[in-house]
Amino acid sequence: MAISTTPTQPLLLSALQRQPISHPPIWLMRQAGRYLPEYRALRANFPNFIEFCLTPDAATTATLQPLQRYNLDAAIIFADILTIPHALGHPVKFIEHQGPVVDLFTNLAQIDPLKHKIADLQRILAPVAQTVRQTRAALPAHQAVLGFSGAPFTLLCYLLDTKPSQGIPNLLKMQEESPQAILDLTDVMVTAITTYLHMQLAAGATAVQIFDSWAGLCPPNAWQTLVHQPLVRICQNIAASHPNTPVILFPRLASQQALLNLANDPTLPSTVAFSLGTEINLAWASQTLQPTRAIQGNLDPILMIGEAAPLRTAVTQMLNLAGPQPGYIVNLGHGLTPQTNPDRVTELVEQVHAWRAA
Ligand code: 1CP
Repeated sequence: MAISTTPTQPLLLSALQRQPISHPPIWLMRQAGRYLPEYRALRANFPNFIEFCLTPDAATTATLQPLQRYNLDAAIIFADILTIPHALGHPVKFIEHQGPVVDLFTNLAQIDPLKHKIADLQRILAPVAQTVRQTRAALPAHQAVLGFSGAPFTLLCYLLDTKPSQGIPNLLKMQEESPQAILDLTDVMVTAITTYLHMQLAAGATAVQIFDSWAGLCPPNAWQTLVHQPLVRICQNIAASHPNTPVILFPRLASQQALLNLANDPTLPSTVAFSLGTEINLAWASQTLQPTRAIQGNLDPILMIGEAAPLRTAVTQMLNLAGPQPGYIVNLGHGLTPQTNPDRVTELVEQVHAWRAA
């Protein structure tokens, strides 16, 4: 297969544009984080996690740490999806052994003030754009810099319910009792996310990923209005100002049919790619989605904890399935866990870079 004609363009960008390339690029969700001792040392300086995310020098260091160890094809900016609720006036506290907790949205009177917080968001999250600039300046042109945001539905999960992993009773109750309020909140999120992603792209991000980590919790009868349409609107907003910039959507735990409907929606810009959770069958995705959309994923992060051999076998299988066709990016089906063995990451990156289509 031909090598990309523009050698300085990041390999990740070529893959997202579904150009033929010699081997798929690789980056890993949560490639920065607690499995790295150098991350834990840096983190120890910041009792306040959000302050860490909003300190450009520290956030740039955390962003670059995995790239200093591994030959990854992209850096993902060190920040968090919860920076948006924080910037809109719902501060995030980090509770030891529990993780981040958002100051919850509890009554409808809190909607109107949110609509007037976009200028605050631009000011409070300006350090994230600075991290993008510093990261771009620190890396060679062949490595991509990814910006990111949470998706509207996932951000509402965190704004209304403390631990979405334990269920979203408050969101579901409000959706029953005041569906218009949920739509209004979703609109605020679409505007906030568009603004935030534009800031990151203006600062030099190669592409952006939108994490809809809890999309699978959306009731089927609300899927169109709370997940599908808001994601399409954000992608259209980005395509209007950055027509050639890829956007990667990660609607985790969405049904296969819902994913297919979104990928086949003619109003979704052609620059949109899909990151696949571990629940998706890669053979299906490669046959069904990859002919028209780049796909990314979906190695089980559990394999990064165990022995080398099962990882190697699973990666060979993934590469042989999706690697021969343009538009494939190696990644996990969810983030690296703190228990990850850093040696497994070394082996994974080497294996991907050594692979060639038969
Ligand atoms: O040091 C620590 O203890 C903090 C651990 C940590 C890290 C390293 C958190 C807390 N966030 C992050 C960084 C982060 N989060 C990044 C950038 C770095 C990278 O990927 O290398 C990104 C892209 C995220 C995205 C994120 N944050 C998501 C979406 C991805 C996913 O995992 O589904 C979500 C859901 C969050 C919220 C969040 N932040 C942190 C935790 C523990 C959680 C989950 C909270 C919960 O549901 O209880």
